[in-house]
Amino acid sequence: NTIYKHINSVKARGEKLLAVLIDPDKMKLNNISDFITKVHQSIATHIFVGGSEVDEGLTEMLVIALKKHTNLPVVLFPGDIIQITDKADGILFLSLISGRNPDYLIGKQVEAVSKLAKTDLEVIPTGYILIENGRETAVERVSKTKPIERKNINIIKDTAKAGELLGLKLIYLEAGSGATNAISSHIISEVKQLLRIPLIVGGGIRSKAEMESAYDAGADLVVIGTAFEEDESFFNELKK
Ligand code: 1GP
Repeated sequence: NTIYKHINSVKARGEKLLAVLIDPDKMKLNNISDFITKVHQSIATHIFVGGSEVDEGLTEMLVIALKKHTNLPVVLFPGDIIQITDKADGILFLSLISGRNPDYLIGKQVEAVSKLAKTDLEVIPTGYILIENGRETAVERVSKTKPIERKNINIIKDTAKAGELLGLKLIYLEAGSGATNAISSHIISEVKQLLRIPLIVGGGIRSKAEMESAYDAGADLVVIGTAFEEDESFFNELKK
């Protein structure tokens, strides 16, 4: 479990991690080499791969191409079990604990087991918490679950803590890809104070300042996808 150990040791030192999220639906294979060059010049530490709706086979093709160009850990962040491929290094084994759809709490996970058994992927149990951001997101639509309202801070905190008490190894606060409002500093810091396990924050982070405010509030790892998709010059602001 080298990926998780690394995240934990970085957290213990109070340092920060950045995952670049690549959606197999949106990344053109002929752009990967250029894209990864920019990733390498930036402070990014991880590559996450996933999307809400991705055709079968696309994820594997992307991961194979990525692995030719990078030694950064490539971690699956799957919207569905068809995105599982043994070509990656690890997988966030997500349970959508903000929702009450049994398929996304435990059903898909049961279906995934026989696929995972055929891989050497490092499986990282992750409590995935979707928080309302101002408009409907793909996660909400696909999972048919309601996000937790931003103002329900106690429910958000108790959900995160319940995830930890269940033995999940990471908590991921998600505003949704392309969210209007990223997770607020207030929510991040309230959740952070409760947790012993590392905290991931993503969704709608579009500037260095927003990323830094998530770190300052207590995020150990920030995930950014859309901002790089829309404008690769954003990498210039995040140079090593
Ligand atoms: C989405 O948290 C990730 O699942 C990243 O969101 O695409 O808005 O950066 P963005």
